[in-house]
Amino acid sequence: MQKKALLINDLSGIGKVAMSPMNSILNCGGLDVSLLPTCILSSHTGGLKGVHINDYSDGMDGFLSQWKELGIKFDAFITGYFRSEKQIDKILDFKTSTQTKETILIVDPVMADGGKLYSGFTLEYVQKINTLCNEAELILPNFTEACLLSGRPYIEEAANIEEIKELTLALSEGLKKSVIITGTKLKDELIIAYFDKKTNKFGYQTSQKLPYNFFGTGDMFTAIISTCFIYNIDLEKSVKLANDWLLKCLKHTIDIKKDIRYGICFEPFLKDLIEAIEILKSKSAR
Ligand code: PXL
Repeated sequence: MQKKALLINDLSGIGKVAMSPMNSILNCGGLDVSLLPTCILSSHTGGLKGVHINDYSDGMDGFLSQWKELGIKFDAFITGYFRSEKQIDKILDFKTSTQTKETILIVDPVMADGGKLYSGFTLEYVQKINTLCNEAELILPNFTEACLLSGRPYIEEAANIEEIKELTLALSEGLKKSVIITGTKLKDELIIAYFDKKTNKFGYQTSQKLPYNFFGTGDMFTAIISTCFIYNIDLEKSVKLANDWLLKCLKHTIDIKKDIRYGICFEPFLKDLIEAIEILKSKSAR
C-alpha cells in the first residue's frame, strides 16, 4: 500500500536545497508526500546575496489545524530545519494527536556543522531537538550534531572510526533506534556510519570527497535514506544507494560546468533512482 509521508523543512525558491529536491526524491520512492514549510526563502543562504526570508510559523498553525479538521494521518514524519523550539512543539503535538503505533519519525537534527551551532540556535534549541530525537525511529545527525546530542564537546572532525562507532551506539539509546552519522571527515574520505535497529548491526561506508561545496547534498541523502527506511530496506543497502547515486549527480554537475550555487543537477538521474529503489523494495517486502 502507498505510504503517506509528511516532509517538514524549509522551502527555498532557488538553489534546490531542503524541501524542493527532497520532495522529488520521496516521490521517486512512490510515497504520497505532503509538505509543511517551516520557513520560506527566495534562495538558500549559501553565498547568494539579498535572500528574502519568511518565518512560516503562523502558516504552520493554519496547515495543521486544517489537517486536524480533515482527520489527516501520516505513516511517516520526516523533519529537517526548524526556526524555533515552538515549531518543534507544534509537530510533537500534531504527531501525538494523530499517530498510530506504526507511525515513523525520521529526524535530521539540522542545527550545527563544522564544530559550530548555526546562527540563531541556542543550547535550549539543542535540548528541544534532543526531545524530538528521543521520539524518532531514525536520526541522521552530522558529526557536530551527534556530539551535541550526546552532550560531548562539539568538534569538527572525528579522530578515528572507533570514536564514530562509540558515538553512533551512544545515540542509539541502548540500541533502541537507528542512527546514521553522515559525512564525517576522516583523513581525505567521508565516512557514513550507522547503527541499524532492524539488523542490530553497526557499519560504515566511505565516500569520495569532491573538492566543491555543494548545497543540498545532505538533504537529498536524507530523502533517499528516509524513502528506503519507510519501506523497511536495510541501512547498509540504503546508504550504498544514496552514496552511489549522489556521487553520480555531483560528478555530472561538475562535468556540465554548472554554477553550483544554483543546485545539483540530479534530474537526469531520477529514472535510475526510481529503478534502484524499486529493486530494493521488491527484495525487502515484509
Ligand atoms: O541544507 C542546505 C540548506 C537548506 N536550507 C537553506 C540553506 C541551506 C544551505 O545553505 O541555506 C535555507
